[in-house]
Amino acid sequence: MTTPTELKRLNISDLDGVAASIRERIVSVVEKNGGHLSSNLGTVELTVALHYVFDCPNDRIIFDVGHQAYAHKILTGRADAFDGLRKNGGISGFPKPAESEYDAFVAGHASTSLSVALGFAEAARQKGELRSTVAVIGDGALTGGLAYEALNAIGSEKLPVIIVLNDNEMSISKNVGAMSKYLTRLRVSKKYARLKNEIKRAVSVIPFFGDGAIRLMEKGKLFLKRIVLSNKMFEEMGINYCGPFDGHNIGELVEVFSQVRSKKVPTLVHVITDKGRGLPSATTDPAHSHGVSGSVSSDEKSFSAVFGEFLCDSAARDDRIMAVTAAMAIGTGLENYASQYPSRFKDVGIAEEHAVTYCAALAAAGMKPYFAVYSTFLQRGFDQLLHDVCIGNYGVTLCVDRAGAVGSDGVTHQGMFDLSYLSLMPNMTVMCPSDGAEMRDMLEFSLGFTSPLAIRYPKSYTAEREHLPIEYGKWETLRVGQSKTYYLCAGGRALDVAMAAASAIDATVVNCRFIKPLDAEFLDGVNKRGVKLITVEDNVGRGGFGESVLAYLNAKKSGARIKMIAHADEFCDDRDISSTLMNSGISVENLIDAAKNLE
Ligand SMILES: Cc1ncc(C[n+]2csc(CCOP(=O)(O)OP(=O)(O)O)c2C)c(N)n1
Repeated sequence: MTTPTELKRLNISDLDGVAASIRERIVSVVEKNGGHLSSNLGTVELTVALHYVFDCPNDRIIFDVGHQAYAHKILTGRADAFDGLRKNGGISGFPKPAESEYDAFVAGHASTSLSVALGFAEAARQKGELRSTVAVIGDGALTGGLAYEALNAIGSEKLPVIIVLNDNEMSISKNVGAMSKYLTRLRVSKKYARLKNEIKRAVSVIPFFGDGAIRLMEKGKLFLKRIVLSNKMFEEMGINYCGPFDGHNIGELVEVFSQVRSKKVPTLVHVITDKGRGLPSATTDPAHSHGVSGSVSSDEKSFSAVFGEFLCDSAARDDRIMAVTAAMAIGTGLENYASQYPSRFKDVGIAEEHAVTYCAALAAAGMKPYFAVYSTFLQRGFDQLLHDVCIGNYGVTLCVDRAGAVGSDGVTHQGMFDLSYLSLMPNMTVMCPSDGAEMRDMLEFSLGFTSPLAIRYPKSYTAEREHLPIEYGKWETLRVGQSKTYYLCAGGRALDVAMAAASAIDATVVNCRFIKPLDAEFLDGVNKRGVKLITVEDNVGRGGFGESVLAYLNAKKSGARIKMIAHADEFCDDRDISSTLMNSGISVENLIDAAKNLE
């Protein structure tokens, strides 16, 4: 089954078989390549039903986050290419319009689908086109503020946007927040209504007892009414609500989608799915099967684990400490902390903007907040960082995980911009550890630091070095070259490459553990004729570490020759970290060549 047209030729009774074979394919490819397992297993029937009813690519299906679009890829001409999922040169793990006309819009970050759907629907109205617009959004993505901005607009615009709410009660971990509780009430009220009718039918056939029982139940009506009346949120916003429906019953879904397709008003179809459906290990533990890695190198150690352990130890000594995550407790290493210090752990949902401003207030009121967040998702909190944290100069510590090249998630998840956007913020200090030992020292340093601080690190490191104690704004010389000609200035992951290249060119290697502020004393000391200084960083060049060094030395009328090595100022859809680093020249060979070619 490789195209929607072929799918539509089948009878509804054949569709369960299609779903089963798609599910098998997903499991076998994700086992090899890694990927988003449980979310995709939960949406197979839903996707089959959508493609059976809607006519893509004329109709547009927008998958929120896009991590659950594997069945969609398999059904839209990419069944064979699916073997190359998330591999360099292979298909992306997320919708990518450049890859297929069936992928309506770029996705990777959560909560965008409703705004996208409304934009498409408005464009269709303006152009007089007949197209359906469907947004598939999870209950987790519905914790993101952007989704509410869009709902607000959808309710008032009255365009025929179809919102399929894929409710599995899970974000990556168990979903959180008031909306999640509201959705639970919707599920329960439907079950209650069904149960009530069933009980009524059953007891009415029992003589004597039956009548009394029914009267008792009538009294309970008030309770039922209260639940049903309070279940009108979407409708009161101007969005038709229908459901909840069984998201694994293809026949039912086809019927519902066929009906809502012709509606001229916004409609939300509430669908209940099991995350991980069909694979016992994924259904029993959907959170740990959310994203699975293909092959993992055993000599890599996790920065997130170092962070999590440190925070557990420190929270025992310091009751000001609070940990905040935007739905990423597992990925950022906070799982143990969450169970040890539940009252000082906050999962705010996929709400990075809220998390940042919330931390600013916690810090302003004397707490010590740590916001652990992936670099790519912190982009959401730019204004909150600038306006709410930095202007007030509050002691929020950002633990910026998965910084730099990220590998198989590709272009939407690269953490290559944080040095640029963090460095430009007044009052912000930016550090980057090169190994676990240095990470611990930086975290220890953070405990006594009272201004905004970002510690940025990639997923893993390989070995630990001995380090000098952290001193604010001071770099650490790790190797001294005899000729005092070549200086390799690098921090974080790039430092390993600099160390490996150093002996071939007799270079001094400087661990630039502070990206902001720069070590002015060091730079003034080497700003001489004859010195050849190379900066290396796992960030885009524009606005990054190298540019800061260049600007500093230029302002001082530099005598040194400088070369900057960084990622290109463009989007990078490489799927493995080593090739990304290699392509950007962050390699031993290139460092040696670059040094030799610096005239
Ligand atoms: C802005 C942003 N923050 C965090 C993430 C990481 N993330 C990917 S999927 C996901 C959970 C999504 O839950 P839901 O929308 O319910 O989809 P499900 O996986 O349950 O199908 C999270 C937090 C993201 N993609 N975007």
